[in-house]
Amino acid sequence: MGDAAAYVGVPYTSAWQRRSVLTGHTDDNSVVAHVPPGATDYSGRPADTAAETTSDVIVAIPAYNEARFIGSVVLQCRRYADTVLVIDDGSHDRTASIAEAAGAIVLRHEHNRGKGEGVNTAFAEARRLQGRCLVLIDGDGQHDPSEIPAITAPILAGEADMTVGSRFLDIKSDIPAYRKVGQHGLTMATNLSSGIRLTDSQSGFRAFSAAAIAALSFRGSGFSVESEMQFLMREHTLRVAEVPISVVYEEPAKRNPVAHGMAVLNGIVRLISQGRPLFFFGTPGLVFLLLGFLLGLRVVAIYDTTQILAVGYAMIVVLLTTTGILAIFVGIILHALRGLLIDLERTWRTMHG
Ligand SMILES: Nc1nc2c(ncn2[C@@H]2O[C@H](COP(=O)(O)OP(=O)(O)O)[C@@H](O)[C@H]2O)c(=O)[nH]1
Ligand SMILES: [Mg+2]
Repeated sequence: MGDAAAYVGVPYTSAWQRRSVLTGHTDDNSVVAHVPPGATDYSGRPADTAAETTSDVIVAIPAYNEARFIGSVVLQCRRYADTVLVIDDGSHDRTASIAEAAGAIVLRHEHNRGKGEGVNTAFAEARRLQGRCLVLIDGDGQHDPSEIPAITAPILAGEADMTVGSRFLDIKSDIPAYRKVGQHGLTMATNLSSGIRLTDSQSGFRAFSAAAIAALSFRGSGFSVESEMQFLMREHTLRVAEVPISVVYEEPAKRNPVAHGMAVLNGIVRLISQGRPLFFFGTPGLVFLLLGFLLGLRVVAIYDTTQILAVGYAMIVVLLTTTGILAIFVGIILHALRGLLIDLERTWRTMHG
């Protein structure tokens, strides 16, 4: 993985600024964040001579009731990619017809299935079209499609498998304070639990390499598919880079941000218990065991000086050590089971394409 650290982004051009942070796994499984000095312009063109489409790049826009914005988002995206997909997730407005009129290929879910399923449909279509790079961008106009070349550059240069457009790097956008608190909270939780460190875990503006397109599918239901991506990158040992993006917050939030945040946290907890069971059960298990051991020492010391067994303490020692050992075993068993399931899935995939 050392060679991946060679990735260099463009610090500044007149029209925009670009910096990339490469995160990925080193051999010892720690995560590197690398911000090299110097500059290479991957796109090979200045920002505002747009209008250079790439047939390798597929742009996919998950959309649910975005009739107000989808037309202009599609039109802008078409300047940077030949294929623009809109995944209309059972919208009740004219999202699909407007997207089609603007020149997008519209894939429609009969009923609303959630963003995760929308992204799954985008990945399935990208696999079918054998795209070299898949861009995800929100359909509500919060992202700037002119930043697509920046976000695809590390992918097309073969230096990352997922780029994340971060709202919290060099470009400072006007984000409402309470949203920022929530976003940073979710990022902290996702970073800690996934083992991959990003500055923005919830960004919907991303790009993926062919390897990622082939490897990823999302369980998704009801929580942040963005957090899930971060877990999957580690699971599949794919490389992640961050690219600064701008973001616009002009509309009031469509969902209740608190309820949404809670749903994401809930999903993260589920992901840890399923994705990293040894960590999830083993760590508290070890803590319990250690506490039991320390308290046990105290019981021995009391007995030493008074010749009396501190029965209350002793019972707590038994409780702590039993719970600790149990938790560690549960972690080990689930870890082994998970390995087995991953092997099975791989075998199944190679057999069924
Ligand atoms: N497929 C699908 N897309 C959705 C759904 N809800 C939101 N989206 C899309 O996901 C993107 C981000 O959603 P948004 O509500 O703006 O999230 P926020 O910007 O993080 O508050 C937009 O393009 C939405 O149209 C959904 O239920 N299904
Ligand atoms: Mg939005």
